[in-house]
Amino acid sequence: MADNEVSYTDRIFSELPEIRILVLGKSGAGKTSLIKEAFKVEGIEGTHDERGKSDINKELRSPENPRFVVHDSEGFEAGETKNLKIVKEFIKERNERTDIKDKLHAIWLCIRTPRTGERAFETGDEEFLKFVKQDFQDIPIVVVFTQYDKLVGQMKYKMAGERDSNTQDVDTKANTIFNEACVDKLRSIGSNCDQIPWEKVSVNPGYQGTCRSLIELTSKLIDGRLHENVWLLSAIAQRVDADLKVNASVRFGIKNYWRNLASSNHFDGKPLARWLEAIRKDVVEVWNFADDEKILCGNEFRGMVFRSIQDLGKSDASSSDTLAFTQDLPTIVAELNAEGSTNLSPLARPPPAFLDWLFGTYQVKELPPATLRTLMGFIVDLTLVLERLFWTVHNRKFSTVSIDAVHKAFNDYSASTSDKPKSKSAEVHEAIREYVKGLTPNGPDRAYKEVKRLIEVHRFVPVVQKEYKEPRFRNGKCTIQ
Ligand SMILES: Nc1nc2c(ncn2[C@@H]2O[C@H](COP(=O)(O)OP(=O)(O)OP(=O)(O)O)[C@@H](O)[C@H]2O)c(=O)[nH]1
Ligand SMILES: [Mg+2]
Repeated sequence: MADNEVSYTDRIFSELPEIRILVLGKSGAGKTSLIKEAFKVEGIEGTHDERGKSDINKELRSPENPRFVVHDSEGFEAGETKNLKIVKEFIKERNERTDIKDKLHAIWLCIRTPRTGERAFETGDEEFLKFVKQDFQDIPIVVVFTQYDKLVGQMKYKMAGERDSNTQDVDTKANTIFNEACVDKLRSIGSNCDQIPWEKVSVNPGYQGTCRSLIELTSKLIDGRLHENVWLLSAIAQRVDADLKVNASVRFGIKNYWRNLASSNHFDGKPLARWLEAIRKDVVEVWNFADDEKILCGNEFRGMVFRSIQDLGKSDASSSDTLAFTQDLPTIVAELNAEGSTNLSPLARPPPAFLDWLFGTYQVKELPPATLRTLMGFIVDLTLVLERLFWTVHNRKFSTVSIDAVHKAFNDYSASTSDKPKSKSAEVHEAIREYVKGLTPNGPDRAYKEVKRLIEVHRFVPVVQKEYKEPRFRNGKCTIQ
């Protein structure tokens, strides 16, 4: 296996570098705002300056997030048919493309949430939906009702004078009006349109969950319908849904690294450190942070992850309780620097014992417990640290990774406090030691299940909390205790 074949994401990106979405909607519907929020970018290159004028064929990208491309199209004004024809032609033409990267992977039809008395859909919208449902059932489409906060705001204003009305009443009332004006209307369009998925969104602070729901829904629609890599790209490109990132890392890791670990020649004859590097690169790609300074590719970050797992490489089980920070970070970073940031050949000069072991050639047939523990710990630690980093970085509107945020994420994961004497990483490592100790000869093949379980159990924001109204967020900021 050649060096450049190690990274799976590189291989996927060479065939499918980005997710391709068509975003339709009248001028002012909120298309650009929605794209910026979902992919966490500040600007989109090529967006038209003049309101309402857009060219559907133009590919819009942002250097801040290279994993998506958008086609922006004006929607359908009352009584007009010209744009409807253009959009239909465009969808047909894209669908005939043979290359997966050129096809449309999703369509968002943006409809501004009507205020009381307004109608949601134009005749053009209805015709368009019928057309897609009839002829292009495989293209995931979502009707996105934008600027939902404005309807809530209107209700708040109207109900301000009513005695005893509270936030919940306002939400309920807005929801009732929304259901009548939007959902019922959508269901009545006919010709299969009762099944069309929809989501109500707002990009305003306090409504972050709505954009996340849209992403989750879109990715669900993609999953199973289109090639698995399109689903992966949808998970990578978006920057609002941590669950999707975790699922993608786990699914991706299972597919490429964990399945048949014991029986395959996956890791045969390669230094373990090289595999850890490939895993690090792939997992970091899945999280797709805005990382202007390339911190997550740098030696300090690599050193931190290596340091985090070094206790697992020790054969002496009695050392499991002490998180082995025996080798300090500067030493590891210095060793990595000496080794060269891109070249992962064995170290030229005698390294400290742990790095020596990591860079020593690994024989898969034997799968020593220390190696399995290290592999498991590496992917769990990396995923859990990156999840913590996600909540710090992406909860802000547009933000890039900083070394302080990385330290914070690591610290939250691996430091113990007076009320939490055992850190998360200590708990995880202990579980890994227990797991590997109890292994039967075929055990390593199921190691991915334990990896998956550990990630789920030790998430910063567990999946079950998702439905809560962001309990850990105050004033729009995420707090890591
Ligand atoms: N309150 C509120 N305002 C929004 C929301 N989304 C967009 N807006 C505002 O609505 C206006 C139009 O938003 P854009 O994102 O530019 O709309 P667009 O669909 O891209 O419009 P065109 O580029 O002209 O086609 C801007 O002033 C936004 O700030 C939202 O969710 N809530
Ligand atoms: Mg726009």
